[in-house]
Amino acid sequence: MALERTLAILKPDCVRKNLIGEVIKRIQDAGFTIRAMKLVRLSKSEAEGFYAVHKDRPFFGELTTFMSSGPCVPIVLEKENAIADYRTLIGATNPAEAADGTIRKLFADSVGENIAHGSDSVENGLIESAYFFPEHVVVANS
Ligand code: IDP
Ligand code: MG
Repeated sequence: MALERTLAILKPDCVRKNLIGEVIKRIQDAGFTIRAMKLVRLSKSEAEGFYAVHKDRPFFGELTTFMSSGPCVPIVLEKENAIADYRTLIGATNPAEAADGTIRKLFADSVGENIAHGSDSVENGLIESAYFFPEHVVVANS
């Protein structure tokens, strides 16, 4: 298996519910290494840029309003098989359908406000990480 990067975002609902520590603990316990992290409040247009792939979906306005509604925590994570393993850890998009013990099942309220983002492919893991972190601020494996 190859070492991969995924971009996690602890979404504004996660920050508002004071769950940053709880979620990062689960991410670290699952073996992911943090390579970059920050607290940031996205503007509406920054949220639209990040989610541009969804611009024609009916929930695009709701999603980008939510993602710009308060601070969030983007995190570059690294691990063997990070893309698939992180998505297993957070669970299905809709928390009602997420497996028991997953982050979304434990903490999320709805399909829109679902606590955490994760990249869906190796290529997007790199593109999405670069949206928030230029390569020189991503800490190398020591
Ligand atoms: P993912 O985050 O599990 O990869 P995507 O289908 O890529 O799910 O959707 C991106 C985000 O858009 C979701 O995490 C969720 O916040 C939001 N979203 C997806 N589907 C819906 C919906 O049907 N209603 C409202 N928001 C949605
Ligand atoms: Mg997605």
